[in-house]
Amino acid sequence: MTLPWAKASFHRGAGQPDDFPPTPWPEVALVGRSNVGKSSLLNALVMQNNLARVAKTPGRTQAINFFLIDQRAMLVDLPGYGYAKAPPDVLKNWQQLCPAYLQQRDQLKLVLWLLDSRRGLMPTDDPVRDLYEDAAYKVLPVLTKMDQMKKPEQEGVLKHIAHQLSGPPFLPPVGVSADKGWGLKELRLACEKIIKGVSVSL
Ligand SMILES: Nc1nc2c(ncn2[C@@H]2O[C@H](COP(=O)(O)OP(=O)(O)OP(=O)(O)O)[C@@H](O)[C@H]2O)c(=O)[nH]1
Ligand SMILES: [Mg+2]
Repeated sequence: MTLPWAKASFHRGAGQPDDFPPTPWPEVALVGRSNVGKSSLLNALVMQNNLARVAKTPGRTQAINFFLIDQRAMLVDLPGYGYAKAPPDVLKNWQQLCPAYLQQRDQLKLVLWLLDSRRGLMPTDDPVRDLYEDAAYKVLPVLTKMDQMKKPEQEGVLKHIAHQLSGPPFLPPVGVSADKGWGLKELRLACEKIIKGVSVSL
């Protein structure tokens, strides 16, 4: 199945689990620390500059935003975690909203777990990794902002993450740059492979 990625449009935002839409399409979610580049990557994947809001200041995306691709699949932009200066109500919001999504959403087939290529896994990623335990979906580690790495370091960083995140539910990592367009084709293909032929029973 080839998805017409450019046909993505905003479907709805959910500030609480009751707002998750009861839709029949398989979902690919973008999960990662605040400022790691989730919204930028979503925009790059769908070839639209301003579909998901890219923030200058971290912690701006507070709701879970659902984007529908041609009535076939949903891309889901989650709020970032791990921003040290986030006010307590923002942290509470993440803790109420995101575990509910990652642990109860039957439509979820693939998580793109974004990690900054310059930083790799950080302690704030640990509780999120725990949420993937027993997941029925796959988790694809995505190293972001690869344009900020020197060429010779890029491969080493990918190898290191592949070693740290191996075995189910993890897939082999992909390196991307939303700014340069690197890795997008590979990522789209990986998404299409997972959601191909998936039907969601509600
Ligand atoms: N150099 C570089 N910068 C990037 C890239 N992708 C995103 N950025 C920058 O990183 C910052 C954060 O990007 P966002 O896409 O808003 O990150 P986010 O993960 O959605 O952030 P929150 O919604 O706050 O969690 C912005 O200043 C982007 O311009 C990239 O591929 N390369
Ligand atoms: Mg965002």
